[in-house]
Amino acid sequence: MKLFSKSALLLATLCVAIPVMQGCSKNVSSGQLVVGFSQIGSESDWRRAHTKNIQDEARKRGIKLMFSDAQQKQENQIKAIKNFIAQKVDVIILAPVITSGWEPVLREAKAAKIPVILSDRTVDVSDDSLWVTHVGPNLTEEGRMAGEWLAKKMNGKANIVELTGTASSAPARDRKIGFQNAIKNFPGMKIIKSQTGDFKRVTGQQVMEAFIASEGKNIQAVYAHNDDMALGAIQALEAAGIKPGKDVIIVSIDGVKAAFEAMIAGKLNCSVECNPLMGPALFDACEKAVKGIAQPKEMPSKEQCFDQSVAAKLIGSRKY
Ligand code: GZL
Repeated sequence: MKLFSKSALLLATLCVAIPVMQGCSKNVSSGQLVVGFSQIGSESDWRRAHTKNIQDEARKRGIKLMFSDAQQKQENQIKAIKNFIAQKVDVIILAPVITSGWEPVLREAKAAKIPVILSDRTVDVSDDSLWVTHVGPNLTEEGRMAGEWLAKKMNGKANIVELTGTASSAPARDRKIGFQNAIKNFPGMKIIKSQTGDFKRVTGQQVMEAFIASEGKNIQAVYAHNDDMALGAIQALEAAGIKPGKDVIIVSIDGVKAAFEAMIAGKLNCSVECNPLMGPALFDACEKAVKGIAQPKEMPSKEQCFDQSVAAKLIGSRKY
């Protein structure tokens, strides 16, 4: 009895050959998209909301998500990307912790014909073809909105201490630039101290304690590059017997639920929105990328400025 007829053998050969002919995306022929996601870490409420939204959306779409948390270390992100390339994923999503040092590994992804989509932060590379599109906020605009709000609140005059984000990251660079551009029209608005709090609540508290020790009552306002550091600063001010939101005016960025709670409690004065719910836009971009559909390089989210006057009304509708 012949085990296999000639045509059956030919068909079997073709089935094996097709996935190989498609090169890296053997998964696409099985219909399931496989995406490698290199996430920065879990340093803030915003980051955790960003991660959860992406994981939930992948589940909803039946996308296989290979997730890596880099604990805010670039070398871990580079290792993860190399692993995704070795695993022959269909698309890589990268939330880059800092702006530099990505060119070599992004060239490896390009050579493997795996599209890279940037989420949240941006990278500085000489060849923009190394990434397909950036789904994330306009960080400079967020800084400008924060500066504009504070200048108005302080009638153009304040000694400001600044808690900046992770050193060498796009948000730390761009939110500083945007804020400075907004206040440069007000000579009375002075940044008297600036130091990184690494986007973390505890570090923000520690840096604010040092600011209070050196500047004390000279501090009239705080500009924090994210809500977590602002909440840490609030703890430091209260421990020093200073009323946050009253004796010292505080503006931050992200618009997480804890910031709305602090605004309702009168301890935070303003939070500029930075929407972390990027899952749907990211996976739309992934699905277009594997089909070779052209996409804009930037897909910024629309953001607004929330202060105490609206916090109580809006907190119920906040999604992160
Ligand atoms: C901004 C994002 C920042 C958030 C922080 O796009 O990269 O990182 O503002 C987070 O809360 O840690």
